[in-house]
Order: sequence, then structure tokens, then C-alpha cells
Amino acid sequence: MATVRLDQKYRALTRAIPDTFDRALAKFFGSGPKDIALAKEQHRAYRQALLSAGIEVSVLPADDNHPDCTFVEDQAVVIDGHVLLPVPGHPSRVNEQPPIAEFITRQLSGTKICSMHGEARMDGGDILRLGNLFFVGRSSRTNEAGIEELQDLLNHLGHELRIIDIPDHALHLTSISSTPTDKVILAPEGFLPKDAFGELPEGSSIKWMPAEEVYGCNTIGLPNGQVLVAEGYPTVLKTIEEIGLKPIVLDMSQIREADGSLTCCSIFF
Ligand code: CIR
Repeated sequence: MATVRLDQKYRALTRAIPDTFDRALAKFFGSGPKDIALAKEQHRAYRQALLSAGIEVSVLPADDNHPDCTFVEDQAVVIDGHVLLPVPGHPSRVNEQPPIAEFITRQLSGTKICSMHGEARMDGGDILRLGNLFFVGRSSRTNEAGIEELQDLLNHLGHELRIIDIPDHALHLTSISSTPTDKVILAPEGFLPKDAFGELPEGSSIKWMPAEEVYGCNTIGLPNGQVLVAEGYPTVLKTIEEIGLKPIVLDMSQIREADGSLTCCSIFF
């Protein structure tokens, strides 16, 4: 989940891999997972890495009727303790949301929950946070009306939102970028114009990675200085080390086959 600052990452919600994971949507990084047992093992290692970094991890049961249910990031947006429940951009994913919404609502009781409606569509994976500056991808999953509803929440919270057009060959903004710290954006060459993120706050920077390491640009920075990174992206790995952070490398091969990245598999709250 890319909508909380490092100091707000205490607890993470995840959801187990369903037995139907081989039917997950796959059009960008992958062509569909082949080895569900391995995917489950990779997901277990992911949860263990979060636990080892001191994050309290919850796991919702899988829903075999929804092959993409593991990708909880898309289903609920938590910003400064406020919750926005988007209408997911792909129809097959809409009914994944109720148990996630119920869990988050229970955990954050007393919080105002806003639900998108009408024509608004958004996947949480299109939102990226750099400190208190937000970016949203206008993508095949996130439309103008969805962005307006996010804008309303951010206006209320006093945070700026910048819109970035996602090219046809990418799924979400977080499929091609992440903020391993509250001052660093990782993004691949060749996917976004160099000025896509606009002028950044003083002290912040973008590290441009080679295009072939696009999947590796999705990382999860943790409050203890560790950063989860996917295995197989040497420039990303080196960059994380040069920033002075400690990479924890995870094999994501089967999750990648379903177009899922590290951040897609959790909601921090
Ligand atoms: C989908 O196409 O919706 C899933 N197979 C992958 C979702 C990945 N989620 C994300 O990037 N936040």
C-alpha cells in the first residue's frame, strides 16, 4: 500500500492466495501463474518478511471465486486513518471488497468511511504517496470521476494531488513506481515523461531505473530502514543500498505472473 508514510506503517492487511490463482487477470508482467503452491509459498515469505520487520500482519482467507483477491491494495485506500473504498476498475474484482472493507472498518472503528459510487472507478494501486504529496495514475482502471473523489478526500486532509497518465503498456502507477522512503521515488525509464511527477519537495528525488527493471521499481519501504524488493533487479537493489537502506529480497515470480507487485499484496493502516 503506497498511501501511508513510513511512520504510519504499523499494521498490514493481506489476503491468502486462492486455489484459483491461475485464473487471475494477467496482461502486463505475466501470462498467468502456473505454480499455485509456489505462489502460496512466496506469499508466506512476504508476510514473514513484514512480520520480521515488526509489522503486525493480518491474513484474510482467500476467496476462490475471486482469483485476484490477494491484491488487496486495490480495494481500500487508507490515508491518515481515513478510508476510501473505491469501485474497482475491473468488473471481475468488484466483489472482492466486502470482507476487506469490513476488516478495515472494524480495525479503524470511529473512522469515517467514504465509498465511491456512480461512474467513479479506481484501483488503490494507482495511488502513490511521497511524504505528504500524492500522485494518482489515470489508467485503464482509474477514471476522472474516481480521481475527483480522491481529490475531495485529499482536499479535506490538506494534501496535494498530481495526476499522471499511465501508458497503455502498464497497469497501475504503482506497477511502475514506488517510494521506498518518504523522499525517494523509483521509476523506470521509458514509461513516463521525465517531468511526470512535477517539481518535488526540497530534499526529494527520483531515481530512474532501466526500463527492463520496471517490475523491480515497486518496493515497500519499512520504518526500520528495511525495504522489500523483488528478486532479479540489480540496479534497483544497488540503488536501495546506495540510499543507505537494507534490502530484503523476495522471490515474486508467481505473483508477478498475475501482474501483482509487492505493494499490491498489502494495505498498511
Ligand atoms: C489485476 O489485473 O487486477 C491483478 N491481476 C493484478 C493487480 C495488481 N495490483 C496492483 O498493481 N495494485
